[in-house]
Amino acid sequence: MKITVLGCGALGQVWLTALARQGHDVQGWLRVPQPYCSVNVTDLQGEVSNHTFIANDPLFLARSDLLLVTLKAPQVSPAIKNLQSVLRADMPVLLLHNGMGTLEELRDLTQPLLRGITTHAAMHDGTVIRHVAAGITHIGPVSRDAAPLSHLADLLHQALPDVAWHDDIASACWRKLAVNCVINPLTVEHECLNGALRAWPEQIDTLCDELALLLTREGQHMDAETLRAIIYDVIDTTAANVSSMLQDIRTQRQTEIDYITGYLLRRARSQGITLPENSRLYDLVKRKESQYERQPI
Ligand code: KPL
Repeated sequence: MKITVLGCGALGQVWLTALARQGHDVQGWLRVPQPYCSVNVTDLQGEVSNHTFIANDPLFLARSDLLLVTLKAPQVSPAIKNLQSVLRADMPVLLLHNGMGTLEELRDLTQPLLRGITTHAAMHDGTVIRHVAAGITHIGPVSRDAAPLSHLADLLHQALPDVAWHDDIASACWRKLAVNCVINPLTVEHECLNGALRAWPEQIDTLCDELALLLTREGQHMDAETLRAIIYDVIDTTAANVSSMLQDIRTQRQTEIDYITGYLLRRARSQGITLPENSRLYDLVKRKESQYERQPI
């Protein structure tokens, strides 16, 4: 299959490598156009893959069978809108990012749209990308014309397991949003690894109570106790991780806060409820972002 990976950061490079290894014809698409992208990935077994893939070839993009978008949430809709005129009407577009809110921004996209979330973790280590944790990628349809595309889950699963198809991907997205609303800003506030968050159980309790209130209003019916169990499970399984938000703050990059806690607060406002602890953390992260010179993302 011909696949364009839009966004060649850590996760994008892991996908490019995995898809190419599986025999797919891949190209990368970079924000600053380049004819090639060099990929240097250390996999979970410590094996290093060095490849140079073609990049930013509009003809390749127009003929692609899938556009896999691994950009961070704030970059997603501007990048896709830029490319929209080149995309075939029937080319599936799969969004793989933290947070929510991009679907509303891409309301007018006519291509079949799929949404995914992943628990794979990869990070920059100097010039190398380290795939640090295996995980599960959940994907599912957003638009009606994407509903018959469940075979994509099998295809992606062959390249980078596990991949699971969900007809109702929104529930998985809300669950991941809740996890990110707790772990990401708290690791910024306490400047700590995910695992260290066990030291702040009262804060986690308060956040879970607020999240459960909103999720229920959104028809997700997740009680605070269940949420707490999910969040502690992620805290333990990712104990050695530096959360993506803390990495962004440390490297003075734009965080995904507007698509994580920011999205939550927008939904809460439209439901007529307030979430004080989430609001406080949102303000804290925005304040930290405003204290650095904004750099290119
Ligand atoms: O998704 C994550 C992130 O860092 O963005 C978690 C689940 C918190 C793992 O680090």
